[in-house]
Amino acid sequence: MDKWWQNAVVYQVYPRSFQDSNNDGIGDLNGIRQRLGYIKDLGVDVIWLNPIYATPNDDNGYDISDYEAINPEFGTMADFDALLKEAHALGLKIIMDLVVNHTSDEHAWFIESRKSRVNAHRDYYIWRDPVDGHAPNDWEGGFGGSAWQLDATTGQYYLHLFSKKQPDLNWRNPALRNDVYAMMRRWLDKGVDGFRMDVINFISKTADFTGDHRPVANGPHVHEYLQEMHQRVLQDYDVMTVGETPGVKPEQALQYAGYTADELNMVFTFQHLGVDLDAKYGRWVVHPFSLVRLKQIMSDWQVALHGHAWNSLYWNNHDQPRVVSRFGDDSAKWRVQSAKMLGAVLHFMEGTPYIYQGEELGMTNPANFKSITDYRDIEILNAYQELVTDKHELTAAQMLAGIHHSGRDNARTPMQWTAAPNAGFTAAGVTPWIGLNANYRTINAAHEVGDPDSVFAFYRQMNVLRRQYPIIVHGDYELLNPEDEQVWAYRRRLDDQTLLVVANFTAATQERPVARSNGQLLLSNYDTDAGAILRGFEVKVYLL
Ligand code: ISL
Ligand code: CA
Repeated sequence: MDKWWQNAVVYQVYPRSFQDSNNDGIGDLNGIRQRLGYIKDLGVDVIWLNPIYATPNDDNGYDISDYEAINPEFGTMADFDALLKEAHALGLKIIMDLVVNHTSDEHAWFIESRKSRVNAHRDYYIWRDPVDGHAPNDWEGGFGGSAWQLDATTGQYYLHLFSKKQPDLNWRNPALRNDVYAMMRRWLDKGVDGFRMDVINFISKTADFTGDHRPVANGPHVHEYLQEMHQRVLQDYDVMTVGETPGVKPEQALQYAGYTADELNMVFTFQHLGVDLDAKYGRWVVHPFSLVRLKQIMSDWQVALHGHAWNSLYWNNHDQPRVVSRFGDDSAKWRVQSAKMLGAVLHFMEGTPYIYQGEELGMTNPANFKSITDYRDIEILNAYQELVTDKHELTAAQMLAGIHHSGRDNARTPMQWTAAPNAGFTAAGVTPWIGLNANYRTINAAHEVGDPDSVFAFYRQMNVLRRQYPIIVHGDYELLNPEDEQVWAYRRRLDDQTLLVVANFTAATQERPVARSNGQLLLSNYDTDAGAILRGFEVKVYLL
């Protein structure tokens, strides 16, 4: 039953911001090739690449105009082949982003589809007549405005759950499904090791487009389609799949990723990342989070899935702010300790951990981004336009505070390799596509890789321990003291072994009996063990 992806740690690379090899200010495939040694040194097993396909870049590559061509900003198919080969030679697997809920409006299928109501590709997308001269319903797109766009050529609306340059594919059409499966097989035959599937639980829409104005998740046929995809494609390959599934709860995860479901290997939950968001304004108005609530959500996933399905574990990705700035403390005093603490709390749970580039360095949200012109993300720019400029619901200062706390560009500043100008991401004097976090002079890989006390060294050590102790991979999970508002303690058990993790989520010293143990201290972010006394952001992992 033990699958390779259960023992794996995944490192997510956002190619645009990882390493520029030709000094045009944009990260690229040859840049990733140059850094494979660094990724290997961290001790991970798999690289997940955000989309590298041809795209007009309305949403940084999540608007794909050709699934089988490489974005020329990132290089060529020969560069990709070389990257895959070199990664494999180092024992690193590569999984691709699969974005098949929608394409770009510049994809050949959509260019055909919009030509006429009888075009052979018309039904590759979702077209509806106007209702009383308006859009068919009141659904909103993920980046603001209606989810429907009127297309003058044929007088019908097409559905787009994201930007209007991201029309939704019609999965009811078997011809579309066949084309997607064939495309997947060609990538797998090339040797890629699996897929991260973008908003895969959105692919099935209700027949009558009812529902509230939230995009419909977990539609009526989604499991049918995923089982078909498994049967027609995935079952023939020893690969891993992870579905991005906003809105999914543990019960639904059992359907998508149950061991006997024959759909996906695991899903990304969003529940734990909802704890600091506003009911009305989402990520643009931020609230202090409740540790009790965060613990409860993540513990529910641990317990519900154990023995039935597999968890994915993540704090960060290209859509999320930096975790040390969010649930830790990114001040000079506490950044290193809190980044390590957060890493350990996550990585000692049951599931496959995902590390987002720079997380292993304790990279932070950029405090030097002071103006809306510093940002590039369509979601940020559209929300600012709507809430500040058009509707005056938030002041510029309020909105910029929200963006700084949780906008997606917090994760997209260039990787901090060195203290040199442009942090080694690109040459000095080049203007990168998005600004650097000014703290790269002190927070960078060159400082951390050789330093045994660095966040990097701590992450590497966690990867070493995972290979040594099966309990980290397979033990069950039990939350201790659920009502404790400052300390997260949990226990893992496998056969006659117990693993105890105790973490102080505050800068203040806490005293807890649970933190005293005569077990073997496997890992800690302090030099000494103070027993029941937990210093600021202290974490301890014991084996009993
Ligand atoms: O970031 C979000 C909320 O502000 C999410 O709702 C996000 O839009 C959702 O998780 C879907 O994300 C994925 O699909 C999007 C793309 O923009 C994201 O980068 C991608 O991860 C559309 O393809
Ligand atoms: Ca480049």
